[in-house]
Amino acid sequence: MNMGNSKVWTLVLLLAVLAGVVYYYMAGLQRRSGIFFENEDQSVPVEITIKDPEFHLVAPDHLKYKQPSLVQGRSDVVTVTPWLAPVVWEGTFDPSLLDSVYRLKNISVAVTVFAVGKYTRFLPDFLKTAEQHFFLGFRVRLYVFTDQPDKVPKVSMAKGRQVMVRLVPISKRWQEISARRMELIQTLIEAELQSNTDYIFCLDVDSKFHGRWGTESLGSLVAVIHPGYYTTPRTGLPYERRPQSRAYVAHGEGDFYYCGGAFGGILQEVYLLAKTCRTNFEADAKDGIEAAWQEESHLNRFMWINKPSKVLSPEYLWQDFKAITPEIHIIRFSGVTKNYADIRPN
Ligand code: 5GW
Ligand code: MN
Repeated sequence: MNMGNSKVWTLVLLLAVLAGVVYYYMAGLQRRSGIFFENEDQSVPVEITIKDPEFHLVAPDHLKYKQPSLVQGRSDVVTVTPWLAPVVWEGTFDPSLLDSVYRLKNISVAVTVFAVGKYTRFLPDFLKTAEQHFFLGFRVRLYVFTDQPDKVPKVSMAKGRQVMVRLVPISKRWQEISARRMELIQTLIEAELQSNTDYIFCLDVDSKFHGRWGTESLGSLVAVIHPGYYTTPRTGLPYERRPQSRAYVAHGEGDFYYCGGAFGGILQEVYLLAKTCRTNFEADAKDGIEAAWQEESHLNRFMWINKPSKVLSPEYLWQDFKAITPEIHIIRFSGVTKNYADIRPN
C-alpha cells in the first residue's frame, strides 16, 4: 500500500461515517415527526407517550354521549375567535365527555385567591361554593393569600381537595395589592406548583360560584370576557390609552375586554403572564404612571399580544348587580355587589 492508496481509503472511510451520521439523523427526524408510529388500531401499544396535559385528548372507548352536530348548536353567540380559539358558552361542550377525557389524565388544578384586609369576609362563600361547583371530582388546591390566617374558615373538602393558606403582609395602598398579586402568583408557580400542578386559575375573592366551572375551561392560556363590555365597540373598551404606559392599547386595537378577576391556563403561560404584568406594572410605577385599571389593564395588553387559546364567555364572571341577558343561559361565577366605602382601606 502506497501513500496515495491510504489517502483514498481514509476518504472512503470518512464518507461512510458521514453517510451513517446523516442517515441516523434523518431517521431520528422521521421518528420525532411520528411517521414511524402512525397506527390505525388504538389497541396496539405505541412507543411514545405524550405528557403535555393540553394535547392528545384520549376518550375512554364505548363512552356514550350525544352525537355532535355540525348544523345545530348555539347560533345566538359567537363560539370561536378570529384566531380560532373556542369561546365557551353553555351548550357548546359536553361536560361528561370532557370530564372523562381529563379524568384519564389525572390532572391537578391550583387556584389563587387573595383576601387581604376586609376582603376576608368573602372567603366563606367563595370557598364553600368552590367546593360545590369548581372542578368537582378533580384534584384541586385553593391557595388563599391573606394577612389574617385566623380568618380563613375551615371548610370541609372532598378527598384530593384542600385549602392552602399563605401569609402576606398588609399593603399600604390598595393599588399595591393588585401589583403584589402578580408577584405572588409568579413565586407560587416557581417555588411550589411546578412539580405537582397542571393548571392554575387566579380568581377574585369577592365572588361566588353558582354553576359548574370545570374541564371545559382548561387551556394553555385562558381569559374571561368582562361582562360589562362584551357588546361594546372597540373604541369604548376601557384599555389603557396613554402610550407612556406599558399597558397601552392603541385606539382601533384590542380584541375583547377581559376580566382581571379571572384568568388561568397551564403553569408556563400563567407564569409568563404574571411576570410580564408585574414587570410592566413596576416599570410604569417607576415612571410615575399607573394604568387605568391596574393589573387588569396590563392583562389586557398581554392578551392582545399573546392570544388566549381559550376564551370563557361572561358566564364565567358575571356581576350580581347586572340583569341577565338572553345569551346567558347559566351564571357560573359572579362578583358579589359590594359596598366600596365599607370594605376598601383608603
Ligand atoms: C382594596 C381596595 C381597593 C381595591 C382592592 C382592594 C383589595 C383587593 C383588598 O383590600 N383586599 C383584597 O384582598 N383584594 C383582592 O384583590 C381581592 O381578592 C379582590 O377580589 C381583588 C381585586 O379587587 P376588587 O375585587 O375590589 O376589584 P374589582 O375590580 O372586582 O372591584
Ligand atoms: Mn372583584
